[in-house]
Amino acid sequence: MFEKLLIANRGEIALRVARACRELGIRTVAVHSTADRDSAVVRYADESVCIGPAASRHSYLNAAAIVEAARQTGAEAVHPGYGFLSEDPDFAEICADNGLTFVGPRPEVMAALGDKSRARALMREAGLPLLPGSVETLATVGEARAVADEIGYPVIIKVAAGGGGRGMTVVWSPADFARAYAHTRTVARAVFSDDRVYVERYLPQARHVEVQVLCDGHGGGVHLGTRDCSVQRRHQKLVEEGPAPALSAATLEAIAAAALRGALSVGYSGAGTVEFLVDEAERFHFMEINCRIQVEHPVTEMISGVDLVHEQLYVASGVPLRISQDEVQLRGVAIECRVNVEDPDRDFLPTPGRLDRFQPPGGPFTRVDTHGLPGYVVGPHYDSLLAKVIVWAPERALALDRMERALDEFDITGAGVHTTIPFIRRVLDDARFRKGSYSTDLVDRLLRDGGAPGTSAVHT
Ligand code: MV4
Repeated sequence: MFEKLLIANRGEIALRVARACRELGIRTVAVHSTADRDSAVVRYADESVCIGPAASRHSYLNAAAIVEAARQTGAEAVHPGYGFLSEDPDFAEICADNGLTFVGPRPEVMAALGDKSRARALMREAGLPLLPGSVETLATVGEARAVADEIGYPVIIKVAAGGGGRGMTVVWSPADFARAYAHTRTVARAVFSDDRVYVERYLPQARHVEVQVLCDGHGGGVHLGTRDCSVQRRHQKLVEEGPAPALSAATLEAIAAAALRGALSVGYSGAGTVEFLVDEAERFHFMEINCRIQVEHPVTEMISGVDLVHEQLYVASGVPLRISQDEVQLRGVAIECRVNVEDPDRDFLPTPGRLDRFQPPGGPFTRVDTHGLPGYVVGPHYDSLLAKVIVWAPERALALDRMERALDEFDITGAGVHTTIPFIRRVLDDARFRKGSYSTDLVDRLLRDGGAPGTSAVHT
C-alpha cells in the first residue's frame, strides 16, 4: 500500500478520501487554492500545499502545480476525486510520467471511454444493448439526418467529447433537425474543441439506472448493484437511491451483469459507473461509463458494506480484488440527498455566504458527508455541493421516512444562504417518487406544477 497520497480535490470528497487514507495508515497531502486555506481537509490532512488562486483553472485544474506538490512532499499516488482532473487522460499520463500512481483506470481506457461515441462502439462489441442510433460519429448534416429519419423522432444529438448531460440537444421533429445539428456542433467546438456528434433515439420518460463496478485490472471484477439517478435538474442529480426501485430482480441482475461484462471487456481498473436508460418495458440501454468515484458512491457503500475508496486504493496499489461476486451481498435500501447552497425559488441560483449555524443530522443509519462547519464561508468559486445526507433502512418506505427525519434535523443558517432541502422535500413527498415508479421527467413536472407552500413556482 502507498505510504503517502496526494488528494487532488476539495470539498466533501477530499475529506472522504483523507478519512479512507487515515483508516489505511496512508499519510495525506491536501492541495488547496487560496480560497480553501482554512478548509476541513486542509486541517485534517497530514500536510497541505497551496497550489494557486481561487479560480480552478489555476489551482485544482493545474496539473503542473499538483505534480510539483507531489514531488515536494514525496507523495507516491494521486487521488483525483470527482470532477476537476478525475477523468482527464492527459493528467493520468502526466502522473505516470512523473512516477505517480493515478487512482483510476489506465489513461488509454479513460481516453477510449471518455469519447462517448467510441464507448458506444466498444460496448456494442461487448454485446451490451444500445439505444437505436449511430455508432460512428456523423460528419455531415445529411448523414446525421438520415440516421434520425431511420430511427424515428424524438432523437437526441450528443457530443462525443461530452457526457454527463453536457452538450445534448433533443430534436422532436424532422423540421428542427438541421438547426439542432448545426447548433450542437457549434457548441461542441466551442466547449470541447471537438465537434464530433452522434445521434440516438430519445426516451423522454426513462429511468436513469447506473451500476457500480470495481475491477482490478488483472481480469478480476465485481458489480455492487444499481442506483437510480433519475431525479436530476439540468443534469445535476438531486436524489439518488439504490437498488433502483420498481424493477424486477431479474432486470437488476441483467443490467448489473451487462455492466461488469462491458467494463471487463475494455480492461477497466478501479471503481467505475456504467450508466443505462431503462424504459417502461424494463428494456435497458447502455449510455456511458464514468471513470471516477461518483458523488453518490455512499448509496452503494450503505447497501453493500464495501468501502469504495478503500477498494480504489487497494486496486491502484496493485492488490488483486479482495472480494468475489458471491461475497457481495446487497441489503436494504439507501437514499442520498444532495444539499446544495442554492435557492430553488430562484432557478437554483447559488447563494454563497457564511454559515452562522451548521448542525448536520445524526441518529441511526444516517451518514452525512460534508466539509461544512459552523462559520464556514461558502465561496462563489466552486460547485455549490455542501453536504450529502445518506440514510439506510431494510425497506424503502422506512428509508424515505428516515430521510425526512434527517432533513428536518439539518440546521443550516446564514445571511442570504439557501439550500436545496425544501425542493428535495417536495421530491420525497411526490406520490410517484413514493411508489418508486418515477422517471427522468419528475423534476420538470414538479417545477411545472409550481410550489407547495413555502416554495415559489414556475420558471418556464
Ligand atoms: C438520454 C436520455 C434520454 N434518451 N439519452 C442525462 C445524463 C447523461 N449521462 C445522459 N442523460 C440522458 N440521456 C437518450 N437517448 C435522458 C437522459 C437523462 C435525463 C434527461 C432529461 C432530464 C433528466 C434526465 C435525467 C437522467 C438522464
